[in-house]
Amino acid sequence: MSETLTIGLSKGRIYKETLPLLEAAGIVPAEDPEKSRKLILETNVPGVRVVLLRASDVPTYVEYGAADVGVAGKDVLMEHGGEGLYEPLDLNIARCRLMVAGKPGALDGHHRLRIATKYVESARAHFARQGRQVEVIKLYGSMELAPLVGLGDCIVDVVDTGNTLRANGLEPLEHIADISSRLIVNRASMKMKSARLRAFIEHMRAAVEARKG
Ligand code: PRT
Ligand code: MG
Repeated sequence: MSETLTIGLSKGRIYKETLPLLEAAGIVPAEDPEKSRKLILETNVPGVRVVLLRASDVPTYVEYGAADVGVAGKDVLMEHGGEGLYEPLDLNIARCRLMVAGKPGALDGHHRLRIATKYVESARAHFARQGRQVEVIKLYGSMELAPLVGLGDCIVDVVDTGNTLRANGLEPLEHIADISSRLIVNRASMKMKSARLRAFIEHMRAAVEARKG
């Protein structure tokens, strides 16, 4: 009996940037997720498949063992809490910064700040470290809109080029964390499929190192 390996990825930048690393590890999906609507992709390696998930669901699938391994942004992992997961490798892809952003001067004064964000845990932790009282308003997307229409004084969001903030008259105000995507592994899989997973992780590690040059 040959054991299977299920890899959880999200479409978009994580998929695009993980693909060359997987290929270096000898794994090539049989279909392009941008062209097919399938959520399970077979690969060139028998027993190895890729499942396509919402980015914020990747840690959950891996935690419960529905995927053995996955790729998730550190921003997503910080919100999830990382229970039941190993995080053996920084893939150094999909890099960005988790920032507090708002209109210029939005943090000035000593009033209780209202923060609109999908990063509820990270926002609370950041302002708790400053000893600042905040109210956090949970959103699921388009955070940049919130302060423009009076929903909160500022936002906590990931920023890459900063173009989206600038286009909406916002600016980065405080840096919370540098973000990149991590390989995560289910704890039980790591024991049950140890040889295969160790080999996979080492191939991925070599591919990441080769890219650094
Ligand atoms: O899109 P969906 O709601 O399904 O989920 P998601 O937004 O969490 O997924 P996805 O695929 O967009 O992002 C996956 C991971 O990529 C995130 O968890 C981050 O770790 C990482 N990443 C890297 C980014 C960015 N760069 C990034 N720029 N995630 C989001 N953005 C957003 C940013 O917030 C802004 O709205 O992209 C927009 C453009 O950014 P600027 O700064 O270049 O203008
Ligand atoms: Mg997105």
